[in-house]
Amino acid sequence: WLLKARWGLGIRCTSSVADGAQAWETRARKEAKGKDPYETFGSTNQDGIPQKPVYTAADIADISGLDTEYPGVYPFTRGPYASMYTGRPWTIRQYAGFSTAEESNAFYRKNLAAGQQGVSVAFDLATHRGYDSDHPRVAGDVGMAGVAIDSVEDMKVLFDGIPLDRMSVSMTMNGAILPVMAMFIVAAEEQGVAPAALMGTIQNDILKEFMVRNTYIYPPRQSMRLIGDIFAYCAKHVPKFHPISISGYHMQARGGLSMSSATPTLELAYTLADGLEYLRCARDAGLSVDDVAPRLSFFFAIGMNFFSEVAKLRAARRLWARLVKEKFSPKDEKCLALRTHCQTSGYSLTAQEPHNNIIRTTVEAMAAVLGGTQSLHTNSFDEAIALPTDFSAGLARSTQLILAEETGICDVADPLGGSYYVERLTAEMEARAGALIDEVEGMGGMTEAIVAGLPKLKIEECAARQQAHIDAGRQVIVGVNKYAKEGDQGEALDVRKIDNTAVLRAQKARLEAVRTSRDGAAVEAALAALEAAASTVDREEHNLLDLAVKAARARATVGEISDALERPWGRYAAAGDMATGTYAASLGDEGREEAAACAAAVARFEAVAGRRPRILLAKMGMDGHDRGAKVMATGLADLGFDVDIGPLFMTPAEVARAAVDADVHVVGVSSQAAGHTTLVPALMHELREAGMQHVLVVVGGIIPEQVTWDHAALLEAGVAAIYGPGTRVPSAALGMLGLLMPEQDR
Ligand code: 2CP
Repeated sequence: WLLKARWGLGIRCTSSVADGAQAWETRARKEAKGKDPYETFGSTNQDGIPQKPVYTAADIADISGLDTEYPGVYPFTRGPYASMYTGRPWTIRQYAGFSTAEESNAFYRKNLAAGQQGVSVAFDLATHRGYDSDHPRVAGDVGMAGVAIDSVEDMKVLFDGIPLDRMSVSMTMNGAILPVMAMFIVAAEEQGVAPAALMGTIQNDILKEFMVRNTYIYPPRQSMRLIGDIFAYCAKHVPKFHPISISGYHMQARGGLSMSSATPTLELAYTLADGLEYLRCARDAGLSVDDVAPRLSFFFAIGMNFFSEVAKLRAARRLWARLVKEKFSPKDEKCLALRTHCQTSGYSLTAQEPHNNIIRTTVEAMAAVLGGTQSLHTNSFDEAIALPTDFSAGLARSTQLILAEETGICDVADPLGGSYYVERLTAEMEARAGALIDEVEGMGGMTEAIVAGLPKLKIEECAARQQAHIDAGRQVIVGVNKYAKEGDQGEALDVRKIDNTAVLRAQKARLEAVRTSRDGAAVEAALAALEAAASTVDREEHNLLDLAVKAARARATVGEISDALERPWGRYAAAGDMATGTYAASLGDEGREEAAACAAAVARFEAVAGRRPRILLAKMGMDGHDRGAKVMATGLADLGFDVDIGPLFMTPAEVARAAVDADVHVVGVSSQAAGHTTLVPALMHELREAGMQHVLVVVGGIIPEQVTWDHAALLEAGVAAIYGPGTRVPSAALGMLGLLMPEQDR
């Protein structure tokens, strides 16, 4: 009897299901003061999915197969492993890297000693884009947003004292995948570790670079060939390594901090559509699905919409299992089990009241583990301001240790399985993402969809819509658009500062040493073989990674290996398309008044200046995070500005020239990768040289405010205004118009 009572067995229901529903409705109607309770208390989530105020067994009755779903069993909704965290908790894998290989290596070793379980390398943007540190285009980027790597010598220092046969290493590299993967293999070899023993993951997901992250080098089709060669080489020589991390993260979380982004469903759909394309790419490289699918891995962002994020991971596993089974018929069931890394969302971090970010990150981390992630990075609370310090990185790591070891979350596999709401949401997201995937597949797959420009535009549209919701206050961000402290200058934070010129000096010295000590003829021969192979169709005989390993062994540099492919393939430049209309249409009643005030101010400006205010939005250096700039462009255009968007990766001189050509009133620089202290003063100089000193220069993005050096340096250089994370588009528009117009005309 006791057991029966404990498990709720044999306890008679006092009322039928229908009675319960009726009783709920009567009560809820009363609370809704007589109105329809579903309308009064219902809502619509970020994905446009209607949310009922309550879910019951009736809401999951039509979902087939729920009763037979178990963790570790097809379709893996409940997790890729049967025992999940009861057998082994997720891997605590914090993404880090800055300055030189020496400094990053010391940081990794310290964190591993303190409980971190896997290494995850962030490379600087010069390396990402395949440039050596001494290339004139990258002066502002070296060592700033990641570690600078130019040759095997740097790579060996990076992993010094880290046993590569026992420690799994993740490397976030896409554009310059070939030299970096080759140098990793050679560094391990010179550490005495054979390729077959290497464990870890390389991001290598070029498709999403064309959609959002922009650290591509070559055009889409050639880039896919490169990926096929890497799959083939790894399947043969580095079998324990994951040759790709198919990433949705940047679709959702790279809008810029506390800016807008793709919704969880869009992120889910395009990530899986990328995955299907990579399986086809492997097939084109002569591999079977069973050769590659078990080593595919995924990477998702986890934002603040708690239940959507849990449901997204569950839906991702079910959808992937079904799609791969249906389209590729693998023999090995391992091919169907999606395994993923997650990172808490950079987009949810705020520069205002930054300690609130600790709470946000904890909530997101809980969603990731309740969704069943295999590996997790938790953001540091100061990342909206600068690179994490030792202190903030320690807190981020402890967040995971506490969740894993103090909360009991690891005691049961998929503890939210069977929740009426979570199961319904999982099914809804699966269906909506499935339809978006069908649309891409109907275009011939993701490469073709990208060439046609569809996914980038859809994500940007989504971002503009969300920005309008934030600006209108419909999507709440505590301390930013609600409960903001008047006149708050923010807490004084101790932030990490990188001395770009010192890193540059050190890298140039090591490059010089490498170039003078190597066998020049051997390097030339290895690079020539690589260049010739890029143009050949015989991929089995001329695997590009195999040839890059030979070049790396001979001490060819990142820049030289990249150039060898750039010569036949060219460097890709994205079209500067912009979604217009979405921002204004999404402002709603809440934002209409402010939009009208902007329109009136634009009209006053036009009456005085004879034309509308014209702004050039520019990204300089290797910082490809363009969504913030794109959202600002869309918003400003919808508010009446004439907007020009410069191509990515401009030099200060190119921006000044474009400002002259378009005869703009304002140059808006967007900086998300810390290059501004070098690049903005250089731009001011170029504008003066071009006789354009009257042009207003404003800077937006991640500009540390609490510390005097960045803000003061920019203002001293002549910058008129700085718009940090969380800036509302109408505030920036009115601010610029105020600065442009004499007081009496405002
Ligand atoms: C796991 N194992 C288990 C269980 N769980 N065995 C028995 N019972 C269990 N319950 C085994 C697995 O089979 C595996 O062994 C081993 O333990 C490790 O588990 P895993 O699930 O493979 O975890 P992992 O090694 O940590 O790998 C996780 C991923 C991997 C997701 C597959 O790709 C990864 O670590 N990705 C990280 C990507 C990353 O750090 N990205 C950084 C992005 P076997 O291997 O023998 O099977 S940086 C982001 C920034 C923002 C950017 O991109 O710009």
